[in-house]
Amino acid sequence: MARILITSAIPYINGIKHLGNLVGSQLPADLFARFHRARGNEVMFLCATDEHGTPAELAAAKAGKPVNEYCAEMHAIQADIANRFGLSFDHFGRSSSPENHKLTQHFAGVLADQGLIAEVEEEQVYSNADGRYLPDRYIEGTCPNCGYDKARGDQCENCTKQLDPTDLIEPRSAISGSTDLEVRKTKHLYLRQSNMRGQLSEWIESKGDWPVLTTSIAKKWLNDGDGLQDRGITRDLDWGVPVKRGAEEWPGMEGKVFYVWFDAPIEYIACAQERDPNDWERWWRTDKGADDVTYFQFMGKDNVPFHTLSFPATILGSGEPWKLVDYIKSFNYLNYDGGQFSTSQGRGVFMDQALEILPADYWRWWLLSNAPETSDSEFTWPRFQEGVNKDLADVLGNFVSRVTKFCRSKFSEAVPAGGSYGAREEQLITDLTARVRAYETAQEKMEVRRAAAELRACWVLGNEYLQEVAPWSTFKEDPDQAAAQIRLALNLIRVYAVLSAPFIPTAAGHMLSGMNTLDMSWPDDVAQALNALPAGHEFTVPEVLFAKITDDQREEWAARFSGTRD
Ligand code: B3M
Ligand code: ZN
Repeated sequence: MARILITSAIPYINGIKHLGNLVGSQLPADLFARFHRARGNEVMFLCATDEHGTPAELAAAKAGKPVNEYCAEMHAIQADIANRFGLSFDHFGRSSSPENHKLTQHFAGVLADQGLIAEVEEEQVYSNADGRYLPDRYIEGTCPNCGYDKARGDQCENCTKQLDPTDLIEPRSAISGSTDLEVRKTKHLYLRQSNMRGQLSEWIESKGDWPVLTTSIAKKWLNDGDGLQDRGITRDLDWGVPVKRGAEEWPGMEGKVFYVWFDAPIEYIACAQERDPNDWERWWRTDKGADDVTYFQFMGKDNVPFHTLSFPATILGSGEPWKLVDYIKSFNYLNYDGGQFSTSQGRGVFMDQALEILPADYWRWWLLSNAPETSDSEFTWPRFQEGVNKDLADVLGNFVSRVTKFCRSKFSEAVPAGGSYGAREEQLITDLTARVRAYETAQEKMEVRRAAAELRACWVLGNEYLQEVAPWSTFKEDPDQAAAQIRLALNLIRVYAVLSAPFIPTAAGHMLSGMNTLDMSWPDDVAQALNALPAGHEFTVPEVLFAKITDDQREEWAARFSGTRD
């Protein structure tokens, strides 16, 4: 049994996430977690809300609420929606937790002890119109690297370059739009990650099996020189983790907080502490049992620099035996109908809205089978309709319904006895075995679209078999032979449920309860698995698994989601 630690990038607290966010980290991470649990491995799957920094402050101000109240409410909302989407986190934590405060201050303290923190007299942007310093996202301007004119003070979302607010060309206040800005001097802490270039580069070079998307972004910023420049890790904000050196005050740092990107990844560890203060070290401390853990991170491409450079700098720089990530799976962007999904502009379909119109499995299947892995991909309503109707309704749903209804009408609601498996059944077993092995490989390698394609191919094999042996015809001449064919097909339904559960857990549950079985054993041996439900085993015909999306629905939804939210 392997031990698998999985984290999804932790979503910002500032509102409900859209489907592009979902498919870029949480959903594929959930697929992977469910697959490994199904294989009998021990899994720890962690996620949380990212509650500090300017996004949280701005959103709370917009909602007219104190920021701590806003975060508590929004955490509960995000947790509920995640649950309804079937995201099977072992814990969904909060980066504002006391555990994360303490651990973040601890890391700052040990990094300082290691000589990796510098106190720097810094120039920072002050807005006269707003009467305050403007860190990070409070400032917008033109990216010095690519010229994108809506770059934020922390990062350009167009070219992924990490920025400091003073790097921006023609900066303006994101609060008031004012360009009446001046630069003032204030003291901040810097993480001297440039000292760690050798160590980080050696580590990244050793990861030959990482996706190209991950290593290309990491190497770009590592070798470009300034990607690894020392980073300010404190900010002049009220909301955040107060700057301390371990448990001690940090002279000169009163009233400042840590930068959100410093404390957010530390929450991966704190999250396990929040879950169980007595059972986290064996996941996170290599001196306390985590040396046999394999750790996988899932994230969108814009988060890669922070996970390949900044967070490893924190972990490695501490000199303490923390578990370091083994594999980083990153994603491109999902676009929406000719443009981008956008939280700030309310463009696209958001997780709560998606569940208002269809059950989670429809979305899970389409999003995962179209995951933006090797390039950006695009959600359009016709594509969504086609994917759902063809794969889920025509192929999988139809198979389950035909087989169970035919059995009920010609035999009974029990697996029929009689006949035996012959050459055509052997052929199916051989073909299905090959497909199941390919599916396992794709899942293990986190090749999401390929895993979906292999799963669909497994479903197709069942349909082809049914079409060819045509038990409804066989039945007329040889009812025993038809019984064997249907016995196999009913067993296929159980196998499909087990294989499909990581993608479509609710429908898989319906298939299993229809088959009246709790046997979720993985088809390691397909021939054996196709005999799991013996003759005489009772079942019930399940409700329609997937309703087709009609043209009217498609048009109605396309119109409803063509504008912006609210
Ligand atoms: N909250 C950005 C995002 O949601 C950020 C990820 C943090 S991962 C430690 O894309
Ligand atoms: Zn840029």
